[in-house]
Amino acid sequence: MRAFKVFLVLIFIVAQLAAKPRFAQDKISKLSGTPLRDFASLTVGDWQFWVNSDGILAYYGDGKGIFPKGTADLLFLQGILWGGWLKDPATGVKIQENPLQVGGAYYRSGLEPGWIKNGGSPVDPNDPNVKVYFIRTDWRSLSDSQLKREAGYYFDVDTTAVTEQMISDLRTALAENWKNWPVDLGAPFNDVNHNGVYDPVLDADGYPDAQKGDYPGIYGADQVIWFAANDLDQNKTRNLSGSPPIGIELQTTLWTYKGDFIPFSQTVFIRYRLVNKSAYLLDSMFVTIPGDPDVGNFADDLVGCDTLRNMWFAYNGNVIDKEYAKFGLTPPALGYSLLTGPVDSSAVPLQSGTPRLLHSFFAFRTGETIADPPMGDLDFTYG
Ligand SMILES: [Ca+2]
Ligand SMILES: [Ca+2]
Ligand SMILES: [Ca+2]
Repeated sequence: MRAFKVFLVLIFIVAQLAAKPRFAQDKISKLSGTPLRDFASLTVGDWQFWVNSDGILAYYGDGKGIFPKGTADLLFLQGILWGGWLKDPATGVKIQENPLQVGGAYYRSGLEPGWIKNGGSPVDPNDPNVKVYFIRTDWRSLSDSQLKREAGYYFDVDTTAVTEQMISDLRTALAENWKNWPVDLGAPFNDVNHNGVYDPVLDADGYPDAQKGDYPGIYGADQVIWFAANDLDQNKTRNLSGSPPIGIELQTTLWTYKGDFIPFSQTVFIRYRLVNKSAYLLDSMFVTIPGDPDVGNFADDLVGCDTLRNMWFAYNGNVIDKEYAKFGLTPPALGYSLLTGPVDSSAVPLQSGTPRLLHSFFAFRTGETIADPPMGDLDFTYG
C-alpha cells in the first residue's frame, strides 16, 4: 500500500436544480442489492437519509433524502467525485496513457462496495463483511414498537407491512454490527480509555459494553453508518465517466443525533476519507460533493453558495412548495457546509496545515445550455 499522497487538494461543489424529468432518468443508477447489507438509513433524527454501499447517498430508488422524516424529499441524491493527474511517484512525471483520471459516484456509481486489500486488489464484493455497517447506541433498549417503526424505514415499507421477520433481521443486524464494527478497516470508535487502540470491554455475550470501555461510532452520536468502496472496477468507472480505475479506497462515515437535540438532529454529518492505494502519485487533485437538492417539488428551487461559510444551499423559489404543502409545512432549506478539508503539508500559497475548503461552486439546470454533463464519456469540457 502506498501512503496517501495528494497535492493541492481542493474542493468544489456542484448543485443540480432539476432531476426528475424523463430525460434525466437514463443517468440514474438502478438499485441493486439487499436492505441491511447494501443499504442503510439514518433515522433517529429529523432526516431519513439513505445510504448505498456504492457511495450514492440520499437515494433509494427515487430520491430519499427526506426532511423532516415522513414528509417530502429535500435532497434527491448526493455523490462524491474526484479527479487528478497520475504521476510516477519516483520521477514526478505524468504517466503516458490517460494521465488525467476521475472517479467517484453520482447519478451512476463508479465504485464497487468493499475495501482494497494489501497488494492493491479489491476484496470480493460478495465477501460477507462487505456491507454498510450501521449502529445506534440505544440498540439494546429498543422496544418492539420502535423496532417495527425502524424496520419500516429500513425495508422501505409502511409500518403496517412490517413482518416479524423484518423486525428480527433488523434486530440481528444492529447487534451484529455493534459486535463486529470494522475498526480494522477504518471505522471510527470511541477510545474511552484513550490508549489509541480499540480494546472494548465485552459483556457476557461478547458485545462491547459502552458503560465500561471502548465502543463503536462517534462520540455523542446516536446513530452511525460506515462503509468502504473502491474504484477498481473498470466497467463501473467507465460507465461513470469513461475513465479507467485509479485505485482509490473511499471510506465514508455518516452520523446524526436524536430528535430533541436541535440543530444536530437536523444535521447529517458526513466524513469522507480517500486513501490512495494505487501505484501512482496523485497531483492537483480535486474533490467534488455534487448534489441534487429537490426542495419538495423540484421545479421551483433555487441554489447558491456562501463563501464565508464554505457552504452551498438550496431553497424554494416560492413561499409555498406544492409537495411540502401536502404536509402543511413551509418548505425547508438545505445547506451543505464543509467543516474541514484535506490538509496539504506543503501548501502554497496557504499556510502549512490549512485545510482546503470551498474552491468553487456552480449550478446547472436540466434542459438549459449548461446541463447534465454526459456520463460514460471522458469529457473535460465542463468547468
Ligand atoms: Ca433538483
Ligand atoms: Ca482504547
Ligand atoms: Ca420546490
